[in-house]
Amino acid sequence: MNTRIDELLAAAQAELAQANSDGELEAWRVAHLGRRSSLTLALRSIGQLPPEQRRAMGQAANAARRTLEADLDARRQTLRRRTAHAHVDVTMPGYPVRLGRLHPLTLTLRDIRRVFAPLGFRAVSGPEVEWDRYNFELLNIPAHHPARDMWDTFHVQQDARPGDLLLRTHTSPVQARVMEQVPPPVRVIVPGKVYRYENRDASHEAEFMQVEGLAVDERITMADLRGTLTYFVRAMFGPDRDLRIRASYFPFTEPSAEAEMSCHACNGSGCPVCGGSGWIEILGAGMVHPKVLADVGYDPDTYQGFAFGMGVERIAMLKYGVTDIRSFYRNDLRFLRQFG
Ligand code: FA5
Repeated sequence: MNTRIDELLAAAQAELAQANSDGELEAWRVAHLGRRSSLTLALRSIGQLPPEQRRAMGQAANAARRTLEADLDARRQTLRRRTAHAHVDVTMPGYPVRLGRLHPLTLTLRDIRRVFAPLGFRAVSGPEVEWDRYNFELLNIPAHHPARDMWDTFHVQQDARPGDLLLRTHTSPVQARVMEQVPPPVRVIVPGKVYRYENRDASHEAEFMQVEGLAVDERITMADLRGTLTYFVRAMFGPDRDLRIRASYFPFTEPSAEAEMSCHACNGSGCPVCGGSGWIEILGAGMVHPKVLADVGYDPDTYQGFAFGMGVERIAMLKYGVTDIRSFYRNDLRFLRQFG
């Protein structure tokens, strides 16, 4: 008979676990604790048992009843808590939403694009894994020419042959790619990643970004280059900046130049930012070499062009006063949260 009570108890408990509303709880109570419930009937029938079994049976049935009453209370509490959670408290303060920020290099690239767009420069891109032909040959740097030493190159395939693949060392190959595709006039900027087999230090990365500029048309002169770059430094660093151009060498420009701007930190009087000279080098530039124009099928007697290439990290360092180029790639949130 005790076994029968245990079975009743187990069945009632299993059913209770399925009850999910006040109505279902009440139906369960009537079925398992009510006057007609199996347990009540079991208690009533005790009198028919042999006298020596009555006491044990009575105790078991009463214990089962108390257990079920306690279970009913517990289940009621559980359902109340659940309903309370389902309730939305619209007055509760929300969780703060953490906004992301733009990387300082993204901000700088956007600024550079914004400066050149109104001058008619369209932004284009080219492959980072590049053919030797575009990175060197079409830029007037033949295989085995000593000028190749200016760019320490990661080769994807060894041997300096025009058919070889490498990681582009500058954005200049896109000059040739654009000119091969479209007839003059051309006015483009080329933002993108470049790679050099170089030791990293506070001002050098092995993987960094450049923005190339190229303008080709009839009667383009060095004065156009100078005017464009002066406009650029003033738009980026303020109306008081001056530009100076010094002779330099790149195989794909003639003449070649290095552009410097008057130091924005000391206004040209000399300080640690400009190494005391008052001037800061910002990019390489020059007039597109006639051979480069001829090799892509442009007539150098009719068309001239200027080109320039700047390091985006270097511009960002100047703009934001960053002293170590490696900070841009460390993913240190304490650094990155200062921007944007
Ligand atoms: C060039 O790469 C030429 N292609 C630029 C050019 C384009 C000249 C068109 C004429 C016409 P250079 O190696 O100097 O030049 O690099 C250009 C700029 O890239 C530098 O002024 C500097 O700002 C940046 N740069 C160069 N090497 C590194 C480096 N390791 N890490 C970070 N920035 C660099």
